[in-house]
Amino acid sequence: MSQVAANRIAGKPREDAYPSRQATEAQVLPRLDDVVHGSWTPDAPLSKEDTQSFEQDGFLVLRDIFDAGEVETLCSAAARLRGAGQSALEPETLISEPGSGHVRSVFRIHEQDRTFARLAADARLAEVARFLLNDDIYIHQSRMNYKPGFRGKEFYWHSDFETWHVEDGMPRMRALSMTVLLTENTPHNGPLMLLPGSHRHYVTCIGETPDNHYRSSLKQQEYGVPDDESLAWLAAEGGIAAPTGPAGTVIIFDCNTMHGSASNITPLPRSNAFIVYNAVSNRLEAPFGPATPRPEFIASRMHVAPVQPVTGPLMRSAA
Ligand code: 6CS
Ligand code: FE
Repeated sequence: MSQVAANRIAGKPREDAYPSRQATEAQVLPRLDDVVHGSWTPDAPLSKEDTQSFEQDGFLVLRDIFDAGEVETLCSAAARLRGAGQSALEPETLISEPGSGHVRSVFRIHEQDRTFARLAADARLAEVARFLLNDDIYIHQSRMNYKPGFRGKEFYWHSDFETWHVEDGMPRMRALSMTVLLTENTPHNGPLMLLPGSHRHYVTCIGETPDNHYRSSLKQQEYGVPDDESLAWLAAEGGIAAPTGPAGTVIIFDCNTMHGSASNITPLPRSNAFIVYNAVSNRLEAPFGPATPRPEFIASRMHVAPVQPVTGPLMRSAA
């Protein structure tokens, strides 16, 4: 069934606040949703300045929230997952680099490793997500991205929300990612780059999504790729940020912030964990693009139990 047909139920067009991959030309549409869904009070888990900065830029860096022992625990968990291989992990969740067999990503880390399960529920992250999204939250997606030294490949510019809306059926912009750096991110080893202010604009993409697009897109994206002109405009408006920092640094970014990262030709590997929180009220519906939704390991449709924030240190050792 074509995308247009799939979005007509009994002949009526389905309401789509953020249509994409439907027209022959890219457009820049306004954001219809709040960025900070909660109202700031002195009890909020973020300072007023940090809240305003997230609202304005579409991202925020949290430094020194984990102690050295916690960072070590997280780094060992990342190494363990990477070495675990197909037999210990759900095979589908292991994504290799195009061309080489190197591990590029491992998905659903919060269900495959208890350190990452604990991290995803940690109050230092989860309470911030609950505040910014102003709702109970659940984990829409989690993953480790490994970008090895010398030959680590890039992630081209994209808005996560564009893909989550079209391919997964996330209705509105009420989700965010938290990335926890698990190696130092320097200006040189392919750090995450973000376009400040881009979260206020929805850049539509062209080209109808083929079935099972995720099988190739997780290695290299072909649809859901923004056009050069819109990217150039966003970068001219707000510049390009590439926050750096040691392992343990956390970057929070809105679901619609345009981001990407360059390849890594330095000898220094770059590994980041990502946890995506979505508001329970913004649960997935039928995709707005292809008829068949992507599998659960990449987009939670059934596993939507609210995260119960856990306070206190992350455990020191994990099996
Ligand atoms: O398709 C996705 O859901 C994933 N792809 C990218 C490039 N970023 C977000 C997400 O992990
Ligand atoms: Fe992304």
